[in-house]
Amino acid sequence: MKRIEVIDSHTGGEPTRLIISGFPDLGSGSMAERRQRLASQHDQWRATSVLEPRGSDVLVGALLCTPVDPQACAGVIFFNNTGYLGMCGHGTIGLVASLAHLGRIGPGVHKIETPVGTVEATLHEDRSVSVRNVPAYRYRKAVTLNVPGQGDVTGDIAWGGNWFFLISDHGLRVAGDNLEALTRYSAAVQQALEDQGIRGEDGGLIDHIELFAADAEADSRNFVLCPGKAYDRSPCGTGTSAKLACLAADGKLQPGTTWRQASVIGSQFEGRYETADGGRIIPTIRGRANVSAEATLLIEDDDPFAWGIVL
Ligand code: PYC
Repeated sequence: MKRIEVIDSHTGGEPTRLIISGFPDLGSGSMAERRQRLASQHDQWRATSVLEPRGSDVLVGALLCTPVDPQACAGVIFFNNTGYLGMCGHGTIGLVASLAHLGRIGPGVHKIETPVGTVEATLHEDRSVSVRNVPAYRYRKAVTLNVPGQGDVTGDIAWGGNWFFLISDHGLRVAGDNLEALTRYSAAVQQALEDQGIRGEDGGLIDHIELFAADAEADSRNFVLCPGKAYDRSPCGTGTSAKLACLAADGKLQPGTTWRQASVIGSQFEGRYETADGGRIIPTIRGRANVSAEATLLIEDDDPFAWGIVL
């Protein structure tokens, strides 16, 4: 019997499963190197901890790692139902809330190493968490592509710790009772980007699609389709970072000004940014997570679905 110790949390409705122990030793090196080792040699551990029957398509996994820098409080590798993420804003907020729940950290600033760079998380006295993210930027503005079944679609390509295609002019209602249409449209856009070889600046897949609409209680509401086709229940930390980069590039939001981003289910993040070199920004996203389970996943040797349901 194998055992994986986890803490589950959710950030504005979006779940994170923090893996405390039980995964194979990934050795030393940066989080990017260890992510590569996990993906190439031990991917079944990702699958068993987030896929059915122990998880679901919505779950984001966060493997807690010993950081390279002794000044950092943790390293982390994020993954989901289909593969691996660069950064994850809601997941970092969940990680901090879970470490606080375990009594491993208290209020203050904590450095966290991710595969795409070190972020700085602040646990506030009110238990909310700010994440000063990796630098974000808009790579291309107003890219038009033909999407089969949808016609021409125009959006911006931006980096916020993952690659995003951000669309304002989509003609859809961004609402919790329209998820099927939003998912179908976003999945078609993602497929068209992939088929037409439209990628991020580093050649990375644009695997997150973000649709925007007005919101009565926030500056904007979004629907974010993640790789693996689950939608983000939170306003998406890396997606909000990408949005801030576009707003900054268009001169629509000044440094230090708060942007309130709502998700399709109504949860909110607050975002703001500082300017950085090379037309980049440093976004900070603030949100709140609640822990929802302390558990041990059990993997019996004779379980036909020991390593998840992989279709
Ligand atoms: O909050 O950055 C985020 C995120 C990425 C994928 C799901 N959530």
